[in-house]
Amino acid sequence: MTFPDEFVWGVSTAAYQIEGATTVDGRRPSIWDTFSARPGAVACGDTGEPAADHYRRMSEDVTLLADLGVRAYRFSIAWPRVVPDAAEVNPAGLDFYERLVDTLLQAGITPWPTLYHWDLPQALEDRGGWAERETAYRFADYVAAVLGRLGDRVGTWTTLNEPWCSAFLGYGSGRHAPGRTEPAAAVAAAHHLLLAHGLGASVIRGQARAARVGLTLNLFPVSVADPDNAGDVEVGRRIDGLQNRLFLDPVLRGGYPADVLADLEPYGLGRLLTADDLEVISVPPDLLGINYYRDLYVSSVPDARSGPPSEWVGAENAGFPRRGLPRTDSDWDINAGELTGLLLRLHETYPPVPLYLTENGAAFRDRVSADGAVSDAERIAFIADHLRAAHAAIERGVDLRGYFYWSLLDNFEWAEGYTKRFGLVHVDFATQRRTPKASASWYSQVMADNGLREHDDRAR
Ligand code: IFM
Repeated sequence: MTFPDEFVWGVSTAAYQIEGATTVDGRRPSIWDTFSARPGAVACGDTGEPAADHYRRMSEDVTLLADLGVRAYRFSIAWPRVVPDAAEVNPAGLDFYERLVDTLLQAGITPWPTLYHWDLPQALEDRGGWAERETAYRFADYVAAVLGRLGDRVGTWTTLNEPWCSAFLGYGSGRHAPGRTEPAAAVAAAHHLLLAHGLGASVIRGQARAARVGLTLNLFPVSVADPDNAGDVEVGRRIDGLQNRLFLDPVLRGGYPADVLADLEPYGLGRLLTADDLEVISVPPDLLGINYYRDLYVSSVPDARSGPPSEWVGAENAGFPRRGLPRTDSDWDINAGELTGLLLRLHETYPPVPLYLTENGAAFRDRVSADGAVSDAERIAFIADHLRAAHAAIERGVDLRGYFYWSLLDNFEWAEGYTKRFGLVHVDFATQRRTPKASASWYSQVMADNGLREHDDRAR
């Protein structure tokens, strides 16, 4: 099963999840430093220290990438390093990313930076955070500072990673930083994040004319327990609206869907819109990043697992029944087949845009055995199944141009702390020892072959 020539093979990480060094070289607190210091907010009381100590081990980690044969490395830039306290630009913060980009380029690896992966400077949250329009303008200033330093060396920029999480987990359910549970603030955050994307994209276009710019959305195919039950269908529509169309439509079609606007009327989405917001947001992206982990299977019968109501603003009565599918250590259903349908839906119902799977991965209970090996057959099977699903979509005409595994390293998995291991490379957080798992050498071969061999899931 061979992928198209020029298909981009990569791995992903994010700053707060791997860097550590949160007080070094002028970095100031982000909302995640504040949130993770709050008792009970993050599993085991974990914080972004030490993470995977990547800030200090950057060149060792680039060597790891090169040894694996990774072609593109998707990482994020920490806003609180570059504009600490939302005040002056900090050249030392930019120095780190310049060193990283140069080290990657010297190793023949394409740098694929994301400008915002959830680490808002706390100083901006103190002024209202993403619930305030002003934060979008501050984002554009920060993007200009980064482009001023790296615009001549980076070919592909991503403005935001998964704005749904920033908005709804950050300001709705409070499961993520800044831990607010204010539905109207969650909706405002979603709009201001989209505005930030548009403003940031225009800055990038202005400062690096040859560069490509896009954003990454976490999209979830939604199916309902009983398609003949009107209540189930309605819950499915609302969740699809909030999770997928609220973000896809303004960016790719220039407008919020009418039904989503109506659903969110009580939370004030319509009142936030100024005359040219949608024009700014819909500046045509050069690519769309998709993060796919699982699908959502919903019903109108709430159950104990439905989560805090405000997470699904406007869909409070949803239930998420179990289907007996295999699950990851994050307790997420594994359903690779749905990825094909998701890609086809984008291809068939939205204007054409090159697609990249910028994240796909799974946590399992990986352990280093006595012989020093980490055997993670489940992860190999997980990746193989998702690559097959992606390939099936390409065969049906989808313009999918790349795949990035999440993640290179075991890391700080947000509210789950260090308890969930997604890496191709095991990290012992006490010693920072890196041990490539069996999946690392397997994925390395996939990248070298530009696809899967027939026996590739034999490890299952
Ligand atoms: O770890 C996260 C990442 O930061 C964003 N996408 C999902 C991953 C796994 O939960």
